[in-house]
Amino acid sequence: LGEDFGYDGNHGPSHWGEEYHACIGKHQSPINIEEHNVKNVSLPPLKLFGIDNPSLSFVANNGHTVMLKINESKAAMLSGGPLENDVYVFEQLHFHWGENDYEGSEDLINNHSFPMEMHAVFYKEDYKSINEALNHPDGLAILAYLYEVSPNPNPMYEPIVQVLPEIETVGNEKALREPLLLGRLFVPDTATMQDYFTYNGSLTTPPCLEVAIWIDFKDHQRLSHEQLAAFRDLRTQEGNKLTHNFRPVQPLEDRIVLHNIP
Ligand code: SG4
Ligand code: ZN
Repeated sequence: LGEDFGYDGNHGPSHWGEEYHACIGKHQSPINIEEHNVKNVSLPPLKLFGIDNPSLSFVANNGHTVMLKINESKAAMLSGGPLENDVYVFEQLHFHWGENDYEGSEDLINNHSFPMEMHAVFYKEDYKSINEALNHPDGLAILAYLYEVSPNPNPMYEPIVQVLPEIETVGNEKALREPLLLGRLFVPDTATMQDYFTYNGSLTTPPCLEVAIWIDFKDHQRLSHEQLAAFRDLRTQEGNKLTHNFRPVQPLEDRIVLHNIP
C-alpha cells in the first residue's frame, strides 16, 4: 500500500497522483457535502453487530495516523443501509486531525471543517480479507465520525489518548490497558445512527483506490482541546511532528450524495 506519501511539500496531496494514478480519479474522497445538494432517502436500518463485547485491542503509529485494531478477527460487523444485505467486517479505525482546533476533518459539511474525523474501516466479508476487498468497487464500507471541541474530556476516548505518548515513534504499538467496547467509540444511540450521508468514494490516502462506500454520521462527537492536542505530538517517519493528516476535498463530479432520513 502507499507508504511514501505525506501531507506537505513534495510528498503532499497535490503530488500523490504522480506516483498513484488513482488519486486523480473522478470518484475521490474526501468531499464537501453541501446539505442543499443531497438526495433525501429512507434506506433500511444500518446495523452494527458485536460492538458491545469487550475486546483486547492495540493502537499503532504508522507514520500517517494512529490506528486501532482488535486482537480477535470479526469482532464487529456492519450491514444494512446502503450496504443492504451485504456484511462488512471491522478491520481497523484511525483518525485525521489538523494543527489547530479549526481544521482537521477530511469531509466538510457545507464547507465547514471539524477538528478531527475518525474512520472505522470495514471490508466486505465475501472478499475474505481487506487486501482482496481493495480490488472491488464495493470492497470497503467506511464509517466517518466528526468531532467538535468540548470543555470536558470525553471519557470514552481516554484509553486511547492516554497511550499516545507511548507510540510517538513510527512503528510503535501499544495494547490498551483495558478491554475496549467499540460501541463506546461509535455512535452512542441507535436513533442518531440512522441520520447519515452516504456516497461512493475512495481511500483518502495513496493508493486512493475507488473502493469505498462512505457513511458519514450527522451527529458529532466531542473531544477536549487537550485530547485533540495529544494526537499532534505523534511523529512521522522523518521524525517530524504529525501536526496534520487530512487530505483536501476532491471534486464531486457526477456523484450524488444521499442523506438517509431516520
Ligand atoms: C490511513 O493511512 C490508514 O492507516 C490506512 O490503513 C488506510 O488504508 C488509509 O488511511 C486510508 O483509509 O479510511 N482514510 S481511509 O480512506 O484502510 C486502508 C492501513 O494502512 C486501506 C492499514
Ligand atoms: Zn481515514
